[in-house]
Amino acid sequence: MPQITASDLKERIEKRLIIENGMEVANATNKDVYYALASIVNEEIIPNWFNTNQKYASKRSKQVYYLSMEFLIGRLLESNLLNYGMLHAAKEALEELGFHTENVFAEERDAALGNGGLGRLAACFLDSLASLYYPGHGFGIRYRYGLFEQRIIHGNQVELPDYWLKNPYPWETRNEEESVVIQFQGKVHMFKRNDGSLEFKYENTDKVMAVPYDIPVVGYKNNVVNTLRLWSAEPIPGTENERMEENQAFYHDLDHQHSIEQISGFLYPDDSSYEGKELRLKQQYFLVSSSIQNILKKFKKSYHLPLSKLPEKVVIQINDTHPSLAIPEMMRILMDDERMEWDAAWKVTTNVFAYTNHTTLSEALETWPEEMIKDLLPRIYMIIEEINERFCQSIWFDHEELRDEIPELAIISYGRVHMARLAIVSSFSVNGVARIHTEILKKKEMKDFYSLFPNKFNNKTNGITHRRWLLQVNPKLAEVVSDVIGSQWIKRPKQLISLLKYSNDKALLEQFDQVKHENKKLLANYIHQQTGILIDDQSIFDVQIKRLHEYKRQLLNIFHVIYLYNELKENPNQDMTPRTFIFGAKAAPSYYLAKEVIKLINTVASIVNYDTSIQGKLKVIFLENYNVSLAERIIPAADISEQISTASKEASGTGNMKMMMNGALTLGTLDGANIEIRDLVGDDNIFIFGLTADEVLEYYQNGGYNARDIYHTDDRVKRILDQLNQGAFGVHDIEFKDIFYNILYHNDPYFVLKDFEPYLETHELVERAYRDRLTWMNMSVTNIAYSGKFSSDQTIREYASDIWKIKQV
Ligand code: 26W
Repeated sequence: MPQITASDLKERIEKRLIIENGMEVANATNKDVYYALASIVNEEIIPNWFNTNQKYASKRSKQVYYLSMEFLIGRLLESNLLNYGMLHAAKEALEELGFHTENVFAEERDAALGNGGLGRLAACFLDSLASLYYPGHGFGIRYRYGLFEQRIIHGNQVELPDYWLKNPYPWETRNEEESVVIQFQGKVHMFKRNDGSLEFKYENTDKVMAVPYDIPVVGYKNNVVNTLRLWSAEPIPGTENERMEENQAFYHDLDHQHSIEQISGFLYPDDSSYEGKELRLKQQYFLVSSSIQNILKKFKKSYHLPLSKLPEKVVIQINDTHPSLAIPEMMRILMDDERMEWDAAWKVTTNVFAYTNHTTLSEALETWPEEMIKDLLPRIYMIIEEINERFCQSIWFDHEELRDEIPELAIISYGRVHMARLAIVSSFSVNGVARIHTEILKKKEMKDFYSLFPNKFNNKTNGITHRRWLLQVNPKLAEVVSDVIGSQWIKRPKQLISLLKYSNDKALLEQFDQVKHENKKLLANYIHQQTGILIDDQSIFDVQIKRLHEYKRQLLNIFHVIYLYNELKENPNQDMTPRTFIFGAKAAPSYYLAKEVIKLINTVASIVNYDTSIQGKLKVIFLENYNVSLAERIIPAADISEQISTASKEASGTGNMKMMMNGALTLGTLDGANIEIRDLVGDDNIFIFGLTADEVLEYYQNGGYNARDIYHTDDRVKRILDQLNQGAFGVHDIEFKDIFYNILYHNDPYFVLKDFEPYLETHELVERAYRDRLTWMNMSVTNIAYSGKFSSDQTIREYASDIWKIKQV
């Protein structure tokens, strides 16, 4: 990796501006400089990209392909500079040219091609694969519109389209020559060939071209550049024009062209709730058919091995069930195009696919109407039917004890196709994303499948890339850490553990405290600039940032805020460390209750923030349009990380890891990866409260919880709920009645009231602990020290050795 100095870069930027824009630096805008710098980075990266591909080909190494409907990558300029080892030089060059680095980076639109945890995980995994020298690539969709932009208008969420490609995206390369054709609908005809084998011919299909756009994935200072390949849907060239000349059906063709482009038109904004829309099914098949065709073409071209050897050179990880049609698609190509027998094709397929489950919420499990698949993908439907038939037979004959369960196990059942069942039956590995989540899959949600295939099930606790989530977003903290323990932790994040030796060093703790305070000041400035609200940078920054969902219980958080406000109104002089509650959350556009909670948070904020009688002890900030870039601002400044899901519901969580790594203390339930955080840092360095997963599951199974009892016995709870019911926070007095009804008439399905008291008590512990700065900073540093365990490098090493069996190149 060549050393590039700031003065080199400065010169190159100046030269670029002249050649490309015909302008001098003095006249350049932030955007001009952004594009100039991005193209310089590309110039550096592209030879490495080429070399990496050459190397993989010449070594004939086994490759992993990560198939995902979502890649939530955010911005790339800063992370590419960082990974390429040019960030310092670039910052210096920009400042010398008279630009603010931050403003130049901000010219890049977030690539928001994902909803939340699942999509961001995919992005972190790509970073780790490249940084650890693994031959691993992503396949996804190049949505023309990413996740909607959120505006808050009169407290309500309003969604605007995210046309992120309005300006040219400098990181993508269109590779038209590698396009493939995807076929939908039509009729399937079966013929017998002379040798007795079956041939399938399609008639009247709708054909779509999938064009790949490649994005380089830059490894950390290692010359590796892997590929994220995103497919875009286009009409097949020529066909539209020919038809237009033939029949003059101009409008029909425009319409048809539009419907084709819609396939990669937008990202579905649902997170954890399944909606059976045909367009979504089309997107899924579009992704998997193009990716599988591409993988097989490349295998044939570069390995010169029979397809029976595919599992030795290729492994495909499917990110939740969304890409699970890849399984029948692989079977289709192996049998129909490559003329393999069923058994041989099945052997190959089941040794290539591995499936990750990200949720046990029943409303998130994908099942498609049989008729929809039959109509849209007739040949795929036949193959799923056959997989199902053979699977059911195997239970009937080999597992008599499960005969009665067949309707609950069958892939096709009561008119629906169950994608998780298809994925489990057809993969060699099924993994959960945190220890407790995998245990729940094995013992409850997928119990019978576990008894059928015990060896397939395994855990891979999630992780986050410490390069973006510490080194990049919190350079001051990274610097202090490196000053104390040296910089080996950057390559070996587990070495952060050496910080423990210093966790009682007073001078050092003060340094960490100072870094946190500087980060808080930066965030306070940003908040002031965005909202006009002044917050106290000495207050406790209590942060909950994640998608809005009932199970994540933002409602519990805001109930606590209302409680504090009520207390302060009664006793304004009460001695209390000032607190700032910071929220960021998007709700799925059709999720009514989630939107009501957003409205409630904003309404409470508008009352609390302007009430001078409480002497500025309480502020509530809802930052609109929460996304990766906003997370990067908030996380370094967090004191408290709210991870308060109803136990058993949050598969893992990854924001918990990001905030821990930045020195925030977790206030959370025993759910997802919070449990693993607690096991590492110990009870003294985390604030745990509330029902356990076992208790929650027990209530669901046997009843015994009555929300009304709490309403009638706990005055604090009654007061808050009555305030909601009586319109204390609403412009109209019916405002928020639905939240009230949901809790009292649907018996508080997420145990908000049940966990309310322990939550308050734990908050009191937090407030007291915060007063003792040194003890607090000792806890904070302890959290940072253990956070290396949650680097996605660790996670990827485990996937590579246990599931993928791939080697570093
Ligand atoms: C079909 C609708 C739909 C869309 C997205 C259903 C389910 C999803 C995802 C599985 C939701 C998701 O992002 N799950 C999150 O995955 C993270 C990464 O593993 C975990 O850390 C979170 O706990 C989990 O909620």
